[in-house]
Amino acid sequence: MAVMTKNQKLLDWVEEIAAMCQPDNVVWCDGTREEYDRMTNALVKSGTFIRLNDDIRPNSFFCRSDPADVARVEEFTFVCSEKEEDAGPTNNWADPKEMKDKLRKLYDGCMKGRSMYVIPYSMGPIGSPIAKVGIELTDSPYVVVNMHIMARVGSEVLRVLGESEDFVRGLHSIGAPLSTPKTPDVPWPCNAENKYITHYPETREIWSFGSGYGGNALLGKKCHALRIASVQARDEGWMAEHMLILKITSPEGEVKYIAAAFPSACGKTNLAMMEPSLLGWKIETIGDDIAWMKFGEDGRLYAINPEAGFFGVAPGTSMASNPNAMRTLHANSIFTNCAITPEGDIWWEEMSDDQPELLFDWLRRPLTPGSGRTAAHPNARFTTPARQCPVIAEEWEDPKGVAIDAFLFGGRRATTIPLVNEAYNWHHGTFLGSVMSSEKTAAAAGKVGEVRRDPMAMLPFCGYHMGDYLAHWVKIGNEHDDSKLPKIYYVNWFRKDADGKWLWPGFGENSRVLKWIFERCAGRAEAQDTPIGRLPTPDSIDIEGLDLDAKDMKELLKVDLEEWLNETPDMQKHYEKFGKKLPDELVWELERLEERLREPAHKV
Ligand code: TSX
Ligand code: MN
Repeated sequence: MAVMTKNQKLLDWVEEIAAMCQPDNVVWCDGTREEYDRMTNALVKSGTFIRLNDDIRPNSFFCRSDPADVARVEEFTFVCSEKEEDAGPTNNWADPKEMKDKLRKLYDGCMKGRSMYVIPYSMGPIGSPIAKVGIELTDSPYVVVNMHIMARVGSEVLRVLGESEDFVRGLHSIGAPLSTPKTPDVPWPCNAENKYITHYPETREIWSFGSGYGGNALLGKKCHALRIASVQARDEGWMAEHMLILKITSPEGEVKYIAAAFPSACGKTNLAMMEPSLLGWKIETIGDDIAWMKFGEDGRLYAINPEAGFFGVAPGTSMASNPNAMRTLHANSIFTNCAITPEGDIWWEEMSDDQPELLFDWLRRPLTPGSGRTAAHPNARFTTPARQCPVIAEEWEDPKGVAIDAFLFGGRRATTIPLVNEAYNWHHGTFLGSVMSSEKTAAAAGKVGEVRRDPMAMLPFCGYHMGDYLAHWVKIGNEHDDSKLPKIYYVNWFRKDADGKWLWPGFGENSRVLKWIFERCAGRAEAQDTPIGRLPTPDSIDIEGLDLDAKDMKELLKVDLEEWLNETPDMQKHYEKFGKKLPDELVWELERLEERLREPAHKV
């Protein structure tokens, strides 16, 4: 494709990177269907992709990564701010100059025998005042076709960028040069020994080396839309959050928008596309992972989904857990590290009740039921266009965004945390988000059942000091009218009884909790003050038609002061990590919580 820009800063940068990486040629991506088809065909020819059966899964592809390149690599992810203090204690830091000197040695000639693709992309609807432009340079055609689905890619982005310098510069290489273009390649080239995912917040740059997988390589997502954007958001007074966005409509046609942050393994994508069990209520999707939010003239917070697709965890996704995700990925999708059937369809754990008689697993081995091995890697992914989601909201690409009525925080907790809890105000809600906790599941590293705290689910994704991040939340509360800010809720779908049985049915039944939140926002539902926040009165949550006895409901909404007092030392310890940068307001919130727990009659 011919060069389609006169942006000299961009042209100079592309030339500079090409001189360092020495690709055989430079390809400017135009984002067209023709380009997508050409590149997916080439990926099939080279053995990276297998075309799935067109009668079952039209225009879709199956792909297996190198077993040494299957997930984000947090230990090799760096925030290279000028000052170490700005990265904070929860990010790896390296001096930007030293890191770039080290990486230049790795990038030197790293694209030999390959093409370097220039991907102009927009995070957010092109031209939206909340959207931002990025340019990713990559030697991975897998990245190009995934970016086609996950972002708005192509010539239109260059046109909107014009001669502006305001774009994020992303450099990505799989770090696997070929001595000649004829050298045989492997299906998933990468550099397992040298992986670096590095961010330069002051200069809005990303340098990623060695990995071709997900968030390491599709730079628009975690690297740009969260780590770099969180810094811009702090500087400019807006918010870049790890949140789904959903639209909820009552039987009367009243609409509210909710944004929600959960750590991994809580079913964030499932909630974003949920089929409500409550008759007459409608839930539609705006986004499943990231929200960019700016204040409007009216003082309200407007959110866009910066992405154009879903890059979802495949195992566990089924017609039972997330029918709308299953309907979204019926075609035009890419499947990475799941299993393939002899008929040329994909499969993963829990997709169907019975495992197919014969599969070829993510490690390329034949697999039959009962072998004791899993078919898909636990971090297997689908890449699928958001516009194919049958419940995508009509306004999901509205450039002005949607006005958020409520924020949800949540985690996976078997005890202590009630089904739903409303914060007293913005600062109290910020406190609840800052101590967000979840128990480890078998899928993640660490002891199963161990409680981990991950403020706003941003710990791995904040591009600056987490203490400063929490101070940004507090500052928003100081500068904006509480009545116009989203109301804040803390939810827990995962409480268990003494026998280890789930107390709450979850999934579509969560619409009952969302209905209570909706009615609270509308000023209608009842709540009662407790030391931890405002909880539903015993019969203010609609449980009609649900097989749930009063005893279980009581247990779900129980606030055990003793249990909570046992938690506060861990919250204290968690806060100590952030040092002096932790805002006083949150220290006071924790102190006041302890006071209220010790003396429940204490005034809020
Ligand atoms: O996604 C989940 N959600 C949110 C859905 C909108 N999951 C799956 C978590 C792993 C990604 C849930 N799991 C939820 C939930 O609300 N709740 C649970 C726990 C649970 C699991 C099974 C049952 C009930 C609760 N019931 C039966 O198996 C019959
Ligand atoms: Mn995420």
